[in-house]
Amino acid sequence: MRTQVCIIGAGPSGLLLGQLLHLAGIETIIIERKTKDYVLGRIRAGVLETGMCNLLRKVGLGTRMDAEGFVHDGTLIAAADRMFRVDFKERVNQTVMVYGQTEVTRDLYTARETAGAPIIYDADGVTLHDVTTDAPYVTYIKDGTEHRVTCDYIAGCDGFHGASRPTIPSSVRKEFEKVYPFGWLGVLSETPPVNHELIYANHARGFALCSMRNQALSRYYVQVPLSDKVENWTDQMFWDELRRRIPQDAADTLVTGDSIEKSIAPLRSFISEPMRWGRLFLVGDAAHIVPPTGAKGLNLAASDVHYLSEGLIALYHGDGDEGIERYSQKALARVWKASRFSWWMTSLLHKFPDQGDFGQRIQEAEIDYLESSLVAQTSLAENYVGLPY
Ligand code: RFL
Ligand code: PHB
Repeated sequence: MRTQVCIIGAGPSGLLLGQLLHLAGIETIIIERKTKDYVLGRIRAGVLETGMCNLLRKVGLGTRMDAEGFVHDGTLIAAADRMFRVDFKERVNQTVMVYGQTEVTRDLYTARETAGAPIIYDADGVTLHDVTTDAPYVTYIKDGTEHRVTCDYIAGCDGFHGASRPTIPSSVRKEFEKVYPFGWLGVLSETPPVNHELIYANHARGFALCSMRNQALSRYYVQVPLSDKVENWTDQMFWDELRRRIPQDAADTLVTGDSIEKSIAPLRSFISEPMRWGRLFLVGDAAHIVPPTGAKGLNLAASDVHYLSEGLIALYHGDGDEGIERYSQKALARVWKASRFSWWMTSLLHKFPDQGDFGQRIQEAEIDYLESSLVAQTSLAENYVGLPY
């Protein structure tokens, strides 16, 4: 098989890139290790920046998102016995959209199927070859047979555990990593959200977050030690712990129910440089991971896709290779800023085992400052709604 751009991974990065390229008349084949149902079964991001919403509208996928998503003008920060609001609209005249990654991905699958563009599922042993030559190719095994896709360029959209990043020799790659000493235990439940806006809570027992997917589907998280096992957390234990960590009014009105998904995610910051090697481009989680505090992961994947699609479209339309030459540099500049923000929000809101009395007081002072300073709130708002592409 031959195509112009071979995309590894049918997560949100790969699907969005495929759609932008398709609309520009560029052929793609997407190769995915899992099935569509498996990808749709992963409960992940919930908050979209304006830039990502605009990209979805650009590929014709704004209708359902604009009808079913919730526009949020601000968020609540709770600490000890108080709670305050950061008003995005007032501070930076922008908003975010609450529309789940599952729905974004579902819409992208529908668009690709409507376009009749290929996705190969259940592909094992995906291997990238000759990526520093002008004739790269990808091999994979399906139903016991090896297949080959030759192409002009490869987009590595295969997430943190994919095959693309390790293709870049370790002598070329520089990796930066910070592993946090806790995880997030997340629960999805068919209950009305406790509040119409998100509540980020700093509590002596650890961080908690109240989020949502729609009016009948809530998403909650509590910080847990990395040693905790999800099977030891009953639903009742989860609700009791969440109630302890959120403000009294919210705890009193929280509606609980059976969890329909429960999992523990470790928190890490990770960036691999460069994001381009020869004709291979890394996109999204394949190149970087942020802790979920601040909701940046999926949104960073979208800004990578924006830069890469612009570069490839310019190239195929005869407008030069500057865009792809500068891809890594442009994408990384935004990645580092979003990583800084996610690290800062994580540091502000979690209990660190080694934080000590000094760290505790500094955290309290920082929250106090945020509550009392519109300048500090403006900085949070500017980053939360997303820095410009
Ligand atoms: P994905 O979604 O991991 O998709 C990669 C795809 O590649 C496939 N794959 C392979 N295919 C072929 N060959 C191989 N060798 C392969 N290896 C892997 C995989 O099966 C998969 O289908 O990466 P992508 O597309 O870059 O998207 C990134 C986002 O999924 C991720 O950044 C976000 O989910 C992060 N995230 C959040 N981001 C936000 O912007 N806002 C949020 O509110 C938010 N909340 C979250 C999150 C992530 C979380 N977890 C569990 C990590 C909350 C959580 C709890
Ligand atoms: C979510 O709804 O899953 C979510 C929202 C905000 C975050 C992280 C996760 O910062």
